[in-house]
Amino acid sequence: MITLFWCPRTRAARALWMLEELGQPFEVKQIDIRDEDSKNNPMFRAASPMGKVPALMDDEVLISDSAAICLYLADRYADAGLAPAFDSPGRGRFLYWMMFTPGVLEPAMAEKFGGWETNKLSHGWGDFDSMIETLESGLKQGPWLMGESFSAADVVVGSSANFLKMFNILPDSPVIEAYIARCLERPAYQRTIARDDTAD
Ligand SMILES: N[C@@H](CCC(=O)N[C@@H](CS)C(=O)NCC(=O)O)C(=O)O
Repeated sequence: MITLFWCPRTRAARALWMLEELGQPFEVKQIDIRDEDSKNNPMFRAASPMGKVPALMDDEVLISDSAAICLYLADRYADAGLAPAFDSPGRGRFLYWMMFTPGVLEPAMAEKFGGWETNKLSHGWGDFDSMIETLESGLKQGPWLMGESFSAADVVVGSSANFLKMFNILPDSPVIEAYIARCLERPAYQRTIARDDTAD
């Protein structure tokens, strides 16, 4: 049985959405990230050394970080069709977008919130504006990052794009707005949001 360590209204929504898309049975254990006792749950800490949600336990597999969890699940439960096969030509593009949130989008968000001066040449994520331009150009073909096929990359990047909108830092971008709307139409994302909305 898959166990997701989750806290409402956090990045754990990304892993929950992925599980909802996957169609495998899973259980959710709620962790209160503001409560040290809750965070000291030994199974949770075994899966998440930093005490951050989301974390996941799948039999003997323990893993944390939302993008890593989504990649793990997409490959482990490949029948769900949420990742191109290892030998498929689309695999490179898929991996690029799987890494986009942790490697580019999230650091760019931190830059925006922190008002950092960036040096595009040396900062790995470029800067906030080039992150937005890159995402827009990745969505040009659409409707998904992998073209016609919805994939785990859309779970990771789509949920992050929705965070940009929720935090009011998404610049005027009809392309990204339309992508977020497509993500929000998915029943699996709707169930994820409903759980966030009703949890204490
Ligand atoms: N890179 C991680 C970041 C996870 C993260 O920072 N989670 C926050 C909630 S959104 C958390 O658990 N904070 C509690 C803490 O750091 O103690 C991921 O994408 O999963």
